[in-house]
Amino acid sequence: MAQNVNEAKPKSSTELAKFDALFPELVGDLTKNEMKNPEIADAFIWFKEVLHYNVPFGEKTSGVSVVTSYKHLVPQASEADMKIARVLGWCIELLQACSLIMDDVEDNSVTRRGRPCWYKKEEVGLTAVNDASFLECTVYSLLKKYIRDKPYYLSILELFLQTTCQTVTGQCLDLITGASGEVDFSKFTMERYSAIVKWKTGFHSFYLPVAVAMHMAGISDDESHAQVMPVLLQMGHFYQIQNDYLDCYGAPEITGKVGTDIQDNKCSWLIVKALEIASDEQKEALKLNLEDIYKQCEENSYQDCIHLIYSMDSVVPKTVFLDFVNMIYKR
Ligand code: DMA
Ligand code: MG
Ligand code: MG
Ligand code: MG
Repeated sequence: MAQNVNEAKPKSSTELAKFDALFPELVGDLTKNEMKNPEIADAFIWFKEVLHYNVPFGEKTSGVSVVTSYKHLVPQASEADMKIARVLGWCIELLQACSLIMDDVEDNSVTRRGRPCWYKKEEVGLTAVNDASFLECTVYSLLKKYIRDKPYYLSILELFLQTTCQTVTGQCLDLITGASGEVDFSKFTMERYSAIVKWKTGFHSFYLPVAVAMHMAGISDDESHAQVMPVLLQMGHFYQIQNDYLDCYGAPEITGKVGTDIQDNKCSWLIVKALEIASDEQKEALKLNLEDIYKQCEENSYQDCIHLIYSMDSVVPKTVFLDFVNMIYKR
């Protein structure tokens, strides 16, 4: 998603600096011992690069939000607990990196955060699918290492598992809503749009960070969680509208990625809104199938060439032109 949640400005730049400072230690936790085991060292040398390339370059708003939310809930928190909040923030960033690697494969994207998408790198390709699974696993290694003995371990473990399932559900809706080969706008309703963004973005990027901080602070009852849900999902809704707008109108130098929603026939806010306010005639115009139009255009210009070739007077034999035009037609 990346003009992603991660690209809003984090509130506290000192908090961001402390957050960033922890990352190398976590990479060590996740790779150091395994790299000493000759049987699997090569895999973990690879995974270390997966971590470095895919995880630390967003603006980390979701991750840092765990820390800032926890500080609001427990102003006198110890440094040890602040570190745990940072670790849990990085768990969200790791899960997000996992989703983004897969999202780029699924969306056929080219760039992310100003660099080639991981799967687009020559030495990576579809190895990226396994790398995404690795990133998901790292979340559970870190939870075990840092919070296994805490009273909130089970709640947070279940929360990460549940959130992953919600995101996968939202991504499924996103992918199947626009999947039909021909353009069919009948499913592109605001209702469907709201469902997609709630499930693919809202839980993961907005509810999860605050919910993690709440569990750490000992607030785990269903009612308290239900109370914070609507506003956080609303933020996710707004965020995804922004993401959709920027997919089309954002400058790649700023968003770090080239948009793909139109090519992917995505149920994006722009098309849903356009369909909501367009007249019937305008709706038909939106449906214009450029592929068919292109093919018709190509056919017409081919026929024009053939006509010209047969009607021209020239010392050059007609076969020269006929061979030539047949080389470029339908290439
Ligand atoms: C992506 O939505 C959502 C998840 C959960 C990765 P998107 O494809 O619009 O994101 P982006 O625009 O960053 O590719
Ligand atoms: Mg995408
Ligand atoms: Mg997507
Ligand atoms: Mg997008």
